[in-house]
Amino acid sequence: MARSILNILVVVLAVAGGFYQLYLKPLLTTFGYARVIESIGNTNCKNVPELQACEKIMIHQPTGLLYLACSTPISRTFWTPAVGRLNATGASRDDFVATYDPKSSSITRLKVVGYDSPRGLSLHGMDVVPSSNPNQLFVYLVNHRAPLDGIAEKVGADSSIEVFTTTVGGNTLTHVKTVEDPVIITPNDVVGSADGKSFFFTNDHGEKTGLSRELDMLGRASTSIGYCHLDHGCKFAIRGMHGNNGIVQAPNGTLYVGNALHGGLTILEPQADNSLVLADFIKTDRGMDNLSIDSNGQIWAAAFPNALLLVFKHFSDPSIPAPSSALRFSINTGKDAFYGEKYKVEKVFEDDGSVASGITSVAYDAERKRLFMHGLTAPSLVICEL
Ligand SMILES: *[C@@H]1O[C@H](CO)[C@@H](O)[C@H](O)[C@H]1NC(C)=O
Ligand SMILES: *[C@@H]1O[C@H](CO)[C@@H](O)[C@H](O)[C@H]1NC(C)=O
Ligand SMILES: CC(=O)N[C@H]1CO[C@H](CO)[C@@H](O)[C@@H]1O
Repeated sequence: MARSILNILVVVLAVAGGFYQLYLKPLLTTFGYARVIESIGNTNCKNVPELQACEKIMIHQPTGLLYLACSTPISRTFWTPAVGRLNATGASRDDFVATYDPKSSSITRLKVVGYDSPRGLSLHGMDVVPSSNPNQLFVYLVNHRAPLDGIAEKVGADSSIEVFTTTVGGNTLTHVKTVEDPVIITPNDVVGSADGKSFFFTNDHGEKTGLSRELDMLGRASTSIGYCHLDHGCKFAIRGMHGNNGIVQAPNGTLYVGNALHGGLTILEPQADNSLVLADFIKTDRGMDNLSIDSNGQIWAAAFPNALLLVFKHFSDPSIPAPSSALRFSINTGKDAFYGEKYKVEKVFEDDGSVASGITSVAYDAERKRLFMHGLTAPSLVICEL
């Protein structure tokens, strides 16, 4: 009897050990367990503390002007549906889009016109797209509204995607339309079209609330990308993906999506019916999200050197510094391209959190060689000359 219990115990331990070595250890490593943080690109930087908790940065390349979707770090600790923070009482209802001009260091908080929902704006992902008139821009915003009925902890956020328009360097944001649809479940980030009529967006979970969401950490593929047209409604463009977070589109239409949980960049090609087909996948050693593309076509990603600290400590108390990094993806033109290394992944920035804390969004101005970084609960905008 004792003998067989011992045997079972040995088998259980062996399986658990195998599970740890094969599965849990690489997973914990990806999440940042025992990672040594380097110092890269963090010596020539400055902070702009007037801009806080800005989740997304877009660069208007012709002028070098930055567009940021901002909030307050404290309200994020109560209301961030993406990470299950659903205390609607503590949500900020007056999040805002700001512009920042690096030449003059001037900040403009854009005044909202034509949008007067009492549920206000609780911002997250954003896209800013020049229209056919280069002086007019379309601004697409993920808005995590509090639910009209029910308790937010139970039913989740009633998220919408808002389309606004503005002029380059202007100080107003004029509302065009609120898009709400059952396909918009847990929107995270958005890429919009130049005519102000359609967009792709990521759902960062398959459900708004519930325990099953947590299984995504272990590889459950419940996330998706949706497509909406303002005149024809929304549909899923692709489902069954893992860890979807930031999304960005190249000028030729190719889409790139970051995996926030296990890392990696997925490349997708849109079809004539606006569904998406997987084209490629580039592995990374860490989870990442909020992507951007620079004017040279290189993809930039905010990546988490230590996701565990970011999610479990910094998101609860933004004054605890969280290490940050930025990765750059480009087509490999070197010799090893021949042997299958199609893409080059470079770590261009890494910091222990003293210069750049809690970074979840990066954007690079390739003409002016400047890296801009911000984050969901970050205390300031960080600008580094590279
Ligand atoms: C929810 O937010 C409100 C307002 O900030 C705060 O007073 C309250 O303690 C929070 N509730 C919980 C359960 O954290
Ligand atoms: C689109 O452009 C990217 C580079 O920016 C390239 O890697 C990709 O292959 C292009 N896609 C198509 C369908 O041509
Ligand atoms: C717009 C966007 O991609 N937001 C993500 C940026 O990073 C934070 C931190 O993981 C995510 O929670 C956001 O969903």
